[in-house]
Amino acid sequence: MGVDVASHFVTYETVGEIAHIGLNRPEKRNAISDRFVEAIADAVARAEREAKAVVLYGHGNHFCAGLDLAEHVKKTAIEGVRGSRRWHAVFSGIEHGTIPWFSALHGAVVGGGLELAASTHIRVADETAFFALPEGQRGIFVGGGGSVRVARLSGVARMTDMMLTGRVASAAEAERWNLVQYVVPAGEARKKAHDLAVVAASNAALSNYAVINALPRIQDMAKEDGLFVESFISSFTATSPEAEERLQAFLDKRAARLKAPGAN
Ligand code: 1HE
Repeated sequence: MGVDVASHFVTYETVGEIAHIGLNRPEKRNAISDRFVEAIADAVARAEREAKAVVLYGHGNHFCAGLDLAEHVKKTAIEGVRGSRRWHAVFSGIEHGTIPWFSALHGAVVGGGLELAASTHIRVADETAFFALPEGQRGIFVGGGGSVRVARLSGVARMTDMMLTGRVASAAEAERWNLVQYVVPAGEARKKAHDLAVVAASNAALSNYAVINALPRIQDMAKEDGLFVESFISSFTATSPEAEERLQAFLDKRAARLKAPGAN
């Protein structure tokens, strides 16, 4: 465990090569205010400088209750737009940075909390996690990138259902809907996310960068454009010195072999 640094809103710890970033406003269920967004932005910038992967989790009984509604209620329309665009910029810094992010989810993952989780690359939920988009009930709309990222994960029909009916999804449902990739017993999401982050951190950094930046962009391209771009990224990564060494290690039988699940 490295040096612990706690801001009012975010904790930052270094565990080996992995940064553990904790949302730290449990008395308000980690609801995200303007200052909280800036604390997340600082943590994103620090992790980019120092870490090979990130685990994002929430202190207290919930991951995140979304937008700070008490702060939002006093805003003008243009202030609301500026706030939303700031969330977009900070969350894009997570999604399109250079290192993979793993979110560890428990309790409420709602509204802007789900939008934040959707900007990470892998979501691990424990069995206590529940997912909702109650914006319709609050008279507002998603503003933290949810209409793009959540809709891409679950499909528009699921997201429309969540927003129109206020449907609350369990962790098991969220896995079926592709909102999360792993479901683990209560209290184990952070450890599982850390273990996955350690594995990803051992990949070539250039491959990780290509995975997190190229895959979502290629999804948005026409098929032929995607195949064209893929060839260049493939060739660029394969001719890097690190790839050369890793390929040679496999051929020299110095690299671990893949094993079927459950095999010793
Ligand atoms: C908050 C917020 C918040 C809690 N903004 N203060 N998000 C929501 O609509 C979710 C609203 N929150 C809830 O439904 C519940 O609080 C929870 C299910 C998350 C947790 O319930 P519980 O019983 O553990 O806590 P609580 O008693 O409801 O809340 C504890 C305190 O946190 C209380 O304040 P207190 O001063 O009375 O102690 C709550 O008011 C406060 N709190 N959630 C402000 N969200 C970029 S666009 C994104 C749009 C959205 O995110 S919309 C969804 C907003």
